[in-house]
Amino acid sequence: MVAMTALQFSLLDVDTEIKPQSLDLVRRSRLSDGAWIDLCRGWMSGADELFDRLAHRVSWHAEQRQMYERVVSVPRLLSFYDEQDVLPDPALDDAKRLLDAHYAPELGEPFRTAGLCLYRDGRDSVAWHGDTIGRSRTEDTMVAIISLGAPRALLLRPRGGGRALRHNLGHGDLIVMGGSCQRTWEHAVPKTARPVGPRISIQFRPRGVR
Ligand SMILES: O=C(O)CCC(=O)C(=O)O
Repeated sequence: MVAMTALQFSLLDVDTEIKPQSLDLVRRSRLSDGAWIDLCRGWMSGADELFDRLAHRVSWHAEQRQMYERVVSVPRLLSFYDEQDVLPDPALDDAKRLLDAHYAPELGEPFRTAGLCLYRDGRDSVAWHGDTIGRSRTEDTMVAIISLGAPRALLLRPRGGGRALRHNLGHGDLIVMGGSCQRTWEHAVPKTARPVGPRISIQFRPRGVR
């Protein structure tokens, strides 16, 4: 359990049932080279309660990674649910079911794994990268991300160079990166000097995509 006080993000959200909404209102933006993103603002209702449950139920852990000759701390806490693992809240099963129903005809397969990140404050971040470990190095795929808690910027830029796009992901928002996005674009959640509260990101990925 993470030592963190429960935060109230939205006064309107206090008694709302935790439930992903319909994906009928999802909006697609086409990027270059066959990449696209879908956005659905406020997709997860009851986001306050879901944030609180995940913050306290998930066994968050810190990781270290080798960077050239140094071992560095990963600047966020993590937890990974492989395809046979029980997800930490039934709302995530509901979310996966809806995502599968909406995207499987286009994706050709279901989402299988859930990676969770906890950004404790503005010092936590993820550097520029594409999810290119596995099949996504060579094939089109999708990564669906639900954002809970403090709004943070998700930046996207073409690998070949070009202007970065900025999406401020808010409490309960859904973004899906699809097509060639993991191969031809990179994404990042940069550090911020602004005083921001914690954020949880839930990423659903198909089998063999990391
Ligand atoms: O925090 C996010 O929404 C993005 C996370 C991410 O890019 C990753 O874990 O690979």
